[in-house]
Parts: sequence; C-alpha cells; structure tokens
Amino acid sequence: MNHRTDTSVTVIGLGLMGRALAGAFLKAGHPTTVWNRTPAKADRLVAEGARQAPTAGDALRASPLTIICLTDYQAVHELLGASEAALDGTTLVNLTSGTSAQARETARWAGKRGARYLDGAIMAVPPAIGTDEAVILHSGPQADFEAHRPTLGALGTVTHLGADHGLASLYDTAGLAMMWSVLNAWLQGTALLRTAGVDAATYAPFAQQIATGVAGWLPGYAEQIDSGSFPAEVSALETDARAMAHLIEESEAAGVNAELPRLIKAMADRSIAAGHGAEQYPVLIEEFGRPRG
Ligand code: FVH
Repeated sequence: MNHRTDTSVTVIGLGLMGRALAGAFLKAGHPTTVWNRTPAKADRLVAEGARQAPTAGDALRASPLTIICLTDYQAVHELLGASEAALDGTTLVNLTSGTSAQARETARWAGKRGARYLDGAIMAVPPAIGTDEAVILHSGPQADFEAHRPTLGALGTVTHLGADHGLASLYDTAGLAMMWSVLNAWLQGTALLRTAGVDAATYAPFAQQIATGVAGWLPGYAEQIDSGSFPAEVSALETDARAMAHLIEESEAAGVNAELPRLIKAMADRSIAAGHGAEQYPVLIEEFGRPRG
C-alpha cells in the first residue's frame, strides 16, 4: 500500500506505548507533534525530529490527526476537557484501553466538541509498534478510518471493525479473556505435572501443541454457534464432563488448586441438566449469554 508520509500527526501521551507510537510515525517520515503531561518524556523524540507542543491544545491544533494514548478514559476526559482547543475539524484516534461504554460515551462527547472520533485497541506491546506484528483495531465511521488509514498504517497492521465505537474495546476485552484463559489452563496443567517432577519447560511444547490444536477447532465450532445446532461429531458434552471430573480428582489428589476445573465442570453440568449432554462442547455458549435480540 502506498504510504503517504507527508501527513502531519500529533501524539498525546508519551508513556511506554505513546513513545512507541510517536517513534513509529517519525520513522515513517510523518511530521510529528508530541505532548505529554511530564514534558521530559518527549526528549528523545524531539532529538529524533518530533516537535514538542507547549500545550495539549497546541498539539491538537498542529495536525488533522491526533492519536491519544493515556492511562485510562478518565485521563482522556480530564485532559481534553481542560484543553482550550476547539476540537472541531480534528480527527481523534483514542488508543487508550477501556470499556465499550467508555468508548461510545467518549465518541458522543467528542462529536459534541466537533471532532471526528475513532476508538481503538492496541493488541501489541510497545516494541512491536511499527511492525506488521502490531495489530491495532479501530471502530467508528469507516470514512474517517479510510481517510487516515495510510497514516495509521505506520503503526502496524490496522483493521476497521465497524461503525459501533464500542467494537474495538469489546474485541480487546474478548482477546484478553482468551489470553488469560489459555494461560490459566496452561498453569493448571503445569502445576499438576510439577507434582510429578515434570518441569514447566518440559511440558510447555506439549501444551503449545494442544493450544494450537484447539485453536484449529474454532471456525467449525463458530459455525455451530451461529447455526444454533451442535451435533456431537467429535465428542458429546457428557463425555467431556467425565474427563473434567478426572481433572478435579487429579488436582485435589496432587494438592493442586481445583477452582478452575470445578468452574469448568459446573458450567458443563448445568448445560447437561438442561438437556444438552448429547451435544457438542460449543453448546456451552448458552451458559455464557445470548446474542443481542
Ligand atoms: N504498554 C503496553 O504494553 C500496553 C499494550 C496494550 C495497550 N496498553 C494501553 O495503552 C495505554 C497507555 O499505556 P502505557 O503503557 O503507555 O502507560 P504509561 O506508560 O503508564 O503512560 C501513561 C500515559 O498517560 C499519561 N497520563 C496519565 N494520567 C494523565 C492525566 N490525568 N493527564 C494527562 N496525562 C495523563 C501519562 O503522563 P505522564 O505520567 O507521563 O505525565 C503517560 O503519558 C493504557 O491505556 C494501556 O492500557 C498499553
């Protein structure tokens, strides 16, 4: 994709992530204006060619596109609410972590101040910024995203999820649910095997193979969820529940925490009691919640 680099961009918030964002724009050749509550954090960026704005308002006025990346949404409202700058005509891309409700509310607030607003979520750590490995999700008006896609592309692999400003935060949170669940499942198995003298490094490749294998089931299971039909082609939920009992028994016998296996089995037992024992594992989606009516 041709990458125009003459578009000026502003970055507000130069924490660990903000400094990486500003650095990526500079590296891509964009005239970059920066501002941070603690000015000294801009020093290296200024040495690399960034312009340090004296106030947040000046930073906002300096570019048609402003990326803001602060600790939380309260900080965003405190800062932008206090800034004397009229936001009209600017496009704000908020890459601060938060909830979908905060994203939608901030979009409404920014709109009233005349700004075009995109919400976003960074699925990467600072060192990855500026490489294709950095996935950055955006939600809000597609036209606003497309207008700035070439510039935003300097940060990594940028994706537009849809017009609902809350989508980026929801995908971010859903992704974190996946990350923590996979890591906790790995820790459960690691704890169990360590009681038999197997160290974490020995088990890790096996765990990776399992995680990769299970990840391969997701598209087929997603089809079952979207169709509402869960034929047991591989294994019935009742069979899984028996193996869950083994995990609880093994964990308790080994003196390993069994809270997670107990939660897993409690949800399966509820679904079996509701008559789904002969269906396939994704039928458990009904224990997690229903789609928007
Ligand atoms: N770091 C990471 O790996 C993750 C990756 C995924 C996305 N997160 C989110 O990015 C936001 C910023 O995270 P961060 O790691 O850059 O955080 P800090 O290094 O602590 O920098 C925080 C910046 O926010 C400024 N700030 C805080 N409160 C205010 C305020 N009331 N007014 C103005 N600025 C404020 C702070 O300024 P200073 O302390 O340097 O003066 C920093 O610039 C975050 O949502 C992550 O969840 C990062």
